Amino acid sequence: MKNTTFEPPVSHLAEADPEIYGAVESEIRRQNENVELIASENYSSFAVRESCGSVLTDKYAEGYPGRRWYGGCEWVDEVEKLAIARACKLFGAEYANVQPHAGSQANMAILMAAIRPGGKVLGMSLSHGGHLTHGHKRNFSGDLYQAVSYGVDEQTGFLDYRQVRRLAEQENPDIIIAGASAYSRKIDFGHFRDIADQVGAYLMVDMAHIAGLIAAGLHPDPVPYADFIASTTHKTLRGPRSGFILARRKYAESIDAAVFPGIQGGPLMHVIAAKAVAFKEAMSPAFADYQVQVLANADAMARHFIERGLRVVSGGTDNHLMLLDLSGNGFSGREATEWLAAANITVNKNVIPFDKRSPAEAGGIRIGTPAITSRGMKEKAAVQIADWIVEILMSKDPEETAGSLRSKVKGLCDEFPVHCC
Ligand code: DSN
Repeated sequence: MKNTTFEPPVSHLAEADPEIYGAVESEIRRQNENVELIASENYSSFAVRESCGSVLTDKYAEGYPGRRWYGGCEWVDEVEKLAIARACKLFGAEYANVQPHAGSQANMAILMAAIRPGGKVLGMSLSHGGHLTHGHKRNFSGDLYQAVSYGVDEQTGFLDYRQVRRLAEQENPDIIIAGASAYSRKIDFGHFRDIADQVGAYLMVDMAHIAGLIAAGLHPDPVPYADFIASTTHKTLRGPRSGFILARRKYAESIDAAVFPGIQGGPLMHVIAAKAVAFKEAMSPAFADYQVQVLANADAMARHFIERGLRVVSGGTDNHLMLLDLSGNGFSGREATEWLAAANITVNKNVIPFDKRSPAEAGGIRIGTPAITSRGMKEKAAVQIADWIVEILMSKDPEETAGSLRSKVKGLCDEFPVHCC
């Protein structure tokens, strides 16, 4: 396997559009010189990116392999069939739809297929780690459906399964959504299945964040329990930015119809090709080793934060991310994010469960290890980064401390260049 350092793209773009080329070049520099700790980001392989940048971007293919609304689909049919077969093989699923443009569209298609507008959804609250599409009032999921939210236990920070059951019994939802965007513990899908069965609800799992860990067998598998599974392809799974759906075979027709013509038109065949490549990459032993390291790095960072006196929500992590609760430190997640950015460390502000601050300010930050692990960083580098974060956040003058650490952060980045396999 060859490793190749990121390089600026070839000259066509530079000649045709120097402004966009300049922005792309600057983004390459930013990715190289910054420590990327956004838990939902990663570096995709050159093979994935070549697929995204291929001629397949020019092809319309509304419909599904063998039943398209356009001619000339023989090669994109092959691409989509491969993507479907690989998604099913990777996750042991009976059925896959690889057309959703992103995770939100995957979630939307499942809800459209499973329940009627006005039906009831029980999902994890955004403010406790869930996702907008799990029933937030500003999102279609809270607008078109009656949404009820569960959360985590205030003392432990762990999912409150007793609350999920109580709400399910009280509210009688049509569908229960398990899955999160900012939750650092394993999710017991069997427990959710039991609750769903008790109240006669569908069980939908959103595995977007943990798909790579599941593919590597490092997180409990939702496939035996869920009626529907939505995912993205670009987080721990390290593919292109996109989405897909897995389901039991009996739901194939309704999911297919919900994706197209339900909510989407022409599928993005270049991205579907990139998803096929990513699914293949995820079947390799190297991918499983990578996921083991993602977990080891996250665990090492969480332990270091705790040792140095910062509060990690739920007291640690079982997966690729953690939430730092800064509410006792007298500053917001927004401020922390800005200070860390001055040291070339990229994180996102995040509300913490039972947050007293607004989402724009937020009481915490979310930290994830998929991207630094793709650069080849192991526990020693992860702990070094955690140490710098503590030094900045606990400093009397965080901005100045961040500025003084910037060259060290860049030095670490030089030691671990962003590369693609
Ligand atoms: N926006 C993604 C995240 O950052 O977790 C979820 O879709």
